Amino acid sequence: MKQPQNAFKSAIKAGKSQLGIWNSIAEPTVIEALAGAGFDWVLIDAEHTPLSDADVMRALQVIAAYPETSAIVRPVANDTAVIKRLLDIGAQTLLVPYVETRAEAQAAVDAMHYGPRGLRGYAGLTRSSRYGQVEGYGTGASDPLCLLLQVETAKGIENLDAIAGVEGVDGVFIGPADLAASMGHPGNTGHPDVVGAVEHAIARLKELGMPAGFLSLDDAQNARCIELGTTFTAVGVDMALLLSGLKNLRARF
Ligand code: 3PY
Ligand code: MG
Repeated sequence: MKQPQNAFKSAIKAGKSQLGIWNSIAEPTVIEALAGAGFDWVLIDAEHTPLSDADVMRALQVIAAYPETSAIVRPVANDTAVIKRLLDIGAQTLLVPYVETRAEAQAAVDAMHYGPRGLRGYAGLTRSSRYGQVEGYGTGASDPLCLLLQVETAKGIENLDAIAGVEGVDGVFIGPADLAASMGHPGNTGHPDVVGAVEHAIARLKELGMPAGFLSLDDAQNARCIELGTTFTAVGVDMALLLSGLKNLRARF
């Protein structure tokens, strides 16, 4: 069989805006509902949820039944071994958190590829090669892989150009929550200094020709970031949607 393609990677390379929805309720039924809701991508969050690698694999299998929607997986850390396991279970696009330096960006790139280009450990019978059934998997393995790095600290923003300049980085996502914390405003992503830093970073990524990503629960901020040039923008989080629906319902009775 042929290697599964990565529609998300092709779309961001072509500058086509990709709207995303963020999964934080670690449950396959919820992930399936999100996958069918008409977004271009679903973020499976293994950083801030109790999702195991086995849970992530089930989520990937569920989302695969919705070919219009791509899965993006966020690992718990920028770690070669963690990334190896996620690639083995068939994740194609990763959003690696907390990248602050060029060296950390390079380490993430190295983790994505087999030798001699990188440090990914080789196993021939995992889900990534459909258990050895994808023809020429060894030499073509890197083709559909897509690496997104999360810059979410003041230090990361200082090093934005260097991080975005690492070959093998396909997109850079600005994380407002950790950025706000690193700037001394935890829990306040609407602080003018944070908003300024986010907007400056997105505009800079656009100048550099690097696809930029963002997540906010604020429609106006998302619209502004899309206008400034984000290519992959998550416009909601399942838990927040559930809670706002619940509050609304409770208030009506
Ligand atoms: C952050 O904002 O810190 C995130 O990780 C996601 O947006
Ligand atoms: Mg974060």
